[in-house]
Amino acid sequence: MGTFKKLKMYYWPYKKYFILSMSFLILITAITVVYPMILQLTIDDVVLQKKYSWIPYLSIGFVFIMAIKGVATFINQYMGDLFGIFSVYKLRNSLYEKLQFLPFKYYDNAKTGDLMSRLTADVEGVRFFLSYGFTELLRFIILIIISVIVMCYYSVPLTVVTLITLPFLAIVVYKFDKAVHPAFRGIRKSFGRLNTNVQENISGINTVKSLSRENFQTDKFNDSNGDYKVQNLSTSFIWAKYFPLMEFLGNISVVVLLGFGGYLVIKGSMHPGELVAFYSLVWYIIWPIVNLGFVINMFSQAKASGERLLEVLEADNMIEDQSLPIYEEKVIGEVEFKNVTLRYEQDAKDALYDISFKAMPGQVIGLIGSTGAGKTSITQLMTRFYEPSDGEVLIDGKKVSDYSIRALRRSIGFVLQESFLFSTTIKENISYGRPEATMDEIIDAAKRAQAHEFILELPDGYDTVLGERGMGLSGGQKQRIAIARAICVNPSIIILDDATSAVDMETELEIQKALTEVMKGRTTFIIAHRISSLKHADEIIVLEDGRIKERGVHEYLIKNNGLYQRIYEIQFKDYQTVLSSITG
Ligand code: DCP
Ligand code: MG
Repeated sequence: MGTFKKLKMYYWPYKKYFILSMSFLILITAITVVYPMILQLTIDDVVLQKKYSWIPYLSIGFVFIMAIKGVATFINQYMGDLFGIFSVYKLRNSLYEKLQFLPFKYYDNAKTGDLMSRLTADVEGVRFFLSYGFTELLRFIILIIISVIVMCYYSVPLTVVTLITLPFLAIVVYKFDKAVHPAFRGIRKSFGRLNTNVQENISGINTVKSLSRENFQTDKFNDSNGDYKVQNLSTSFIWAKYFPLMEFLGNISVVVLLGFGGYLVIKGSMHPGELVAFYSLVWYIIWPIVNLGFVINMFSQAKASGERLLEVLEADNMIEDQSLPIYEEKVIGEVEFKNVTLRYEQDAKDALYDISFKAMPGQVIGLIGSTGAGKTSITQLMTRFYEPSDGEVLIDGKKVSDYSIRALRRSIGFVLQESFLFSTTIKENISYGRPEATMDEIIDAAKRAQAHEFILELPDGYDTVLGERGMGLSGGQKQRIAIARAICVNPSIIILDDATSAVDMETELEIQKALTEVMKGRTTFIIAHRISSLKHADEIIVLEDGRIKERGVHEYLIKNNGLYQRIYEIQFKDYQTVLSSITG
């Protein structure tokens, strides 16, 4: 029950719906047991003793009770649903909010498909239990208790004899649950795999098609679909096997009831109507026992789901605002690293080691080095996407941890290799970082990002809605929208991480123009593989294996006999070769 105790803050505020639902449930269950009693009266008094004058009263009474039951059922179901829906609304919002504030470190180890299923299927699992699980459980218990009381009122010996076979039924039900529970888990797992398959296929459709692996994907899907089918078949077999057995055992009770009950009636110690009522009542006991497994199943699934949700809700935010003092103001743009070391995982090797440098406001710093050298890592420490394991990162002379996260991230803009665009209008994509931006500011940002012209050529201009993953735009166009988005926030520090590597040479020129515009008056960090992109930097830092190997301006580094010079020669020679092949 620990899981539900921990989740209490999400559902207990709505306890009034729960209590209402439960109170009416008791009423409904009591009325259910009245049916057989009316049947008994009709047979024993009306039919056998010929008291036909009772018929109108019995009929009116019956209709009246039915009407009450109808209203009670409505309130019970609706309130139960409200309880589940309201609770889960709160829960889902909290989860989503939590996801926004979880650090990158969390996402490094999380899988999209898994998180998605937590937010959908697991939340639904909890809702279903809150809405129906509790209710059903209580209904069964009340139904059994009231039925047994009424049965004992008619005849204690018959009650004992009839119920004697029920423990066997309970054993079979228990066995059935043991078999069906793992089968259900198998189905869920298999369905999860099927989902992941589809999700990855759709997200990676470019890769699938460009490597013409359509058949492979189809086969892979066939496999997981086949597995899902097998899982369903085996579950279905368990059902088919156990249900007749349970019904058989239930019917044995009925046979015993009719045999011994018939004897009592003939002997005259019981009325025929009472026997008929008994027949109905016994099913009110058998039916809950058979279904008890369901509810227990629902409970264990909801518990598992609840645990998965708590894992997210209780995950460590790790990087949070300090309580005091917090600098809220926008930064000017001086960046200093003092002996910074970064390790992503406790026992991993250093991704950065003893990094020190200083960038004055408005300066351009180039970062170059082979893949995995730590270029991106340096920039992610400025925004506190990660925390340094050692050393200090200072902006305007103050530790980054003394700024509010919000101020920090509004002061630092990113343009990445591939930028994510939301499936909404171009306008909203550009103003994403500053939703209050006016239309004029948006257009100005687009113009400076060299995006204004192509945007005007789109069907709805700035109101054009982009497809999923920015479908419908070229890589270069997407990149310019991303640049406009960065300009729109007007950050003091801008980070261009491989911003031109995903586009062709011609587009690169356009983007370079846009980037020059972005860099104006801002401290800029350019990460690039091509020396041409960063040779005008005020300082170039050459990284290797997380360490600074060389530093200085372009003119110095090309004569320094180091890594930079080698990169330069390779790229320059290539260029010469290309040039000579063109000119012949
Ligand atoms: N790393 C990690 N966990 C992360 C990010 C990186 O363990 N979430 C490791 C992988 C590399 C090292 O840190 O060994 C440096 O990674 P960077 O992303 O900083 O490397 P670069 O940006 O220099 O590489 P690239 O040019 O490929 O972008
Ligand atoms: Mg990188």
